[in-house]
Amino acid sequence: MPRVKQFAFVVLGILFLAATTQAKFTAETPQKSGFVRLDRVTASRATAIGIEIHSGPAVLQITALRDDVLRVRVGPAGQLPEDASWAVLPAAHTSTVAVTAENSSASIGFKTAKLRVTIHRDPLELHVTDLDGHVIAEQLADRPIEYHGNSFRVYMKSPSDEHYFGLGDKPGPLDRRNEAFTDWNTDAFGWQESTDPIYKSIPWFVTFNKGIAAGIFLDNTWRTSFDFNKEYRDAYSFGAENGPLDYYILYGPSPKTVVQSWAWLTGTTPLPPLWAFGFQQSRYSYYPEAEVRRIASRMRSERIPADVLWLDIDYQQKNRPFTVDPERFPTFDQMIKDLRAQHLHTVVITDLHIADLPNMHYKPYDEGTAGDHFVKNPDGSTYVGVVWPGKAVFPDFTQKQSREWWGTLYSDFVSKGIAGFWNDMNEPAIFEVASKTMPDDIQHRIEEPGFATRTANHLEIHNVFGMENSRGTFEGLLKIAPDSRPFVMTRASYAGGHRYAATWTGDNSSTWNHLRQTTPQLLNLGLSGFSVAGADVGGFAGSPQPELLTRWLQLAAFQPIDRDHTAKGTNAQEPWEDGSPEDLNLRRRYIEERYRLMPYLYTTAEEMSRTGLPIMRPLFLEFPGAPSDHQAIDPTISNEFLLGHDLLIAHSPYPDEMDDLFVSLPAIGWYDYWTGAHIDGTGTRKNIDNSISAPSGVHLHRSLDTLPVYVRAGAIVPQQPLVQSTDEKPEGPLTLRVYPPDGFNQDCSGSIYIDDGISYAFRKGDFLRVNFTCRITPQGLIVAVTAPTGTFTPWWKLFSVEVYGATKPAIEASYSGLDGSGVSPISTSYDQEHHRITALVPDNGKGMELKLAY
Ligand code: NBV
Repeated sequence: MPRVKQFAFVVLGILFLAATTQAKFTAETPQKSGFVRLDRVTASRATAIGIEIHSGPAVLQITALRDDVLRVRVGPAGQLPEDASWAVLPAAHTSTVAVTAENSSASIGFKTAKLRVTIHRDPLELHVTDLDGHVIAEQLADRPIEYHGNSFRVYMKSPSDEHYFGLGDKPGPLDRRNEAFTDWNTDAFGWQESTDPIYKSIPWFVTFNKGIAAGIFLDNTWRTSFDFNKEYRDAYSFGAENGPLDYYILYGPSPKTVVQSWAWLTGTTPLPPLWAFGFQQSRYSYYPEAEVRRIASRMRSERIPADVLWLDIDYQQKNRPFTVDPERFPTFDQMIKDLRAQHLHTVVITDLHIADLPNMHYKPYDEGTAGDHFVKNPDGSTYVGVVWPGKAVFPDFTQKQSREWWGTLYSDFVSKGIAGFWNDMNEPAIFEVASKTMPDDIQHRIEEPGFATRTANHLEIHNVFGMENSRGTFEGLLKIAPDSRPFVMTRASYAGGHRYAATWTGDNSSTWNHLRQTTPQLLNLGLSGFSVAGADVGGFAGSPQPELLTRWLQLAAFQPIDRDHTAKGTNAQEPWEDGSPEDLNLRRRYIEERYRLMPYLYTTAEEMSRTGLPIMRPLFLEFPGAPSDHQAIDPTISNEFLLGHDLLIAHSPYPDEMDDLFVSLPAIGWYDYWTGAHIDGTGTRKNIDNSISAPSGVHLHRSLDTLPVYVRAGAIVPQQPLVQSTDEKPEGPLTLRVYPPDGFNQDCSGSIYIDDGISYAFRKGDFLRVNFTCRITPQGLIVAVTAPTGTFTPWWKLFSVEVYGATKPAIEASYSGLDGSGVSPISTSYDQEHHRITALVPDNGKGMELKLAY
């Protein structure tokens, strides 16, 4: 079909669909549908962008948003659900591609440039495959979609070698197989490995099977549930007790593509301020003011690099949000300034429960009441629930003007110099009621593009309430200071909530098991969009043994957010507390290592903000083990992860034991991060049945002082001299740690991204990006640095190029500027212990090439 004609066809199709969808849409909340079973096709109609199918009274629409992204919607009584979403970006929502209809006597369907959709007529069964025939999603025979009243469930076949990931912060192993989950945001103090639900609802999971990945997103904010091989050994299912059956299928085939498509659908995380990646110290709560000042000074005198202190609820007057207790904090404003002078940013908690204080000159209450901003009971009165301040009222965050009003509450704190804000308790948590949250029939008002302007009961809004709270905070901060990157930390959220806030895993415990739990939890959060995430370091409930705190600080140094936090009534948990001098040294050493790695961490964060690739990555994301490259790695490994593209952190699955450890390494070459020694990737492991399974790995004798960290052969990792905070300009050269490629990997590259760390000037080009490459030559190695892009001035004038895996000193070294400034010989040094050759090379800002013969 000629291009123009095809285009016209698509446009007509969209208009037709839009018209029919709109005409059909009447009810705000889904219609009561009794029992409806979509068991056979009774009518169908191909459209330019998909297909519309009828099964008795029900309608099922499948559209292609992209060649690799499908949307499936069902209306049990013939009307499609409201075409709206809190999660999906408008551009993705309206995206379409033309499809080619494919029909036979037994089936109907269509194909895109990447996927084939086939619907068996009788029984009605949806099959989605890629064009090679690999099954992406296939409805389970004999379990057609059924509605019982408003609830529905979709069953899909599950091959025995398929694995499932995502679903946000849910505890448990990395792989969701053999587990069932509910999404219902819950204040889950004291949660354990098997607790479900906890704080967040992200009804999105990644499927992975034979190296091929896809993702499914059930866009429904009501109570939803997911079952992976529990009800049926060979099936998974998802459903909801009410609300729309509106789901998306995102095809890879690579897991990275799936995660990037998730970002296309629901957005990326905006680049946080640089200081958010520094070490952060918190507790519930630091008070009075003298205690905050003591912690700040001690941090500096102990020379623990740090960027942030957190103030929990006790800084407020009687737990009233947006107040400060003048008795506990007599010179609060000065304290914020003084902390800033010590290069510490302050983050304060601002819970959403506004104290119910009529006629008390409490601004949030008075303004909120005057503006009609609080959620209501069914009879129209304001809903009052008990939380920290006692009786409290709750902003109606799904209403635009209420969110905007909420955002204005931050201006005083921003003007005092408070750097970041913490939205806790936003499930929302309510005390003194069995449900721990608002009653089901509380009325929320919705005012959001795509949605009918209407009221909705709490059952529909509950799971999205926390996300809209953090959205109000984020957007409010942007309005107050448009050129300052907001830092918001939220506890509850929904799919897409990563656009507004970072998160943490809530009230964990000071146990070894919880330390171990941080890795799978943060990995699944990253796969769900929440890449800027951390777990309370040292554990929230209880007090860690000294060794546990040491181990936790070691591991968290390599996780995206590194915040030490603990509950009221627990022992002090700052790095200098409760341990031997050796513990303190180790804790400091790992935090220092994080600061040395800051250029790498921040470069990874910037990549995340552009692409959606998580900062912390499960091994299968980088090594999907496509049969073609024989790098299969067990995708269910829960204890190892990659920080960015190049660093592999092999935390022990038994962190409390000192037994030898076998670390699985994807079968390429690696280097030991600490010693620089090259590790051959050729070793293979024999299974019991004598089959060989990559990956290889290393046997380790463990000791308290090393967390096993490896670097991918072919990586160039940028590092900076040690600083005490991200405010401090590093002094000295930019180190390029070069890990030459080996027989398994010919690529060799790395990059650095820097900017001012706080503003949006980078959007106008005020950043600096430099790419590095290396290649092996018969004589040795050539390391090349490209000319930078961007206008930001680097802090370094020299590169310290460190080449690892070297078994002898360099014979000869020279460098040349890429601007043709001639070849100059250069001296090198050799460090046998670290298998390293070092050359100091001037950076003239125009790129250079370093030649080493060794
Ligand atoms: O604000 C106090 C705590 C906070 O420290 C913690 O991080 C949150 O998850 N908050 C919960 C309220 C109650 C804790 C028992």
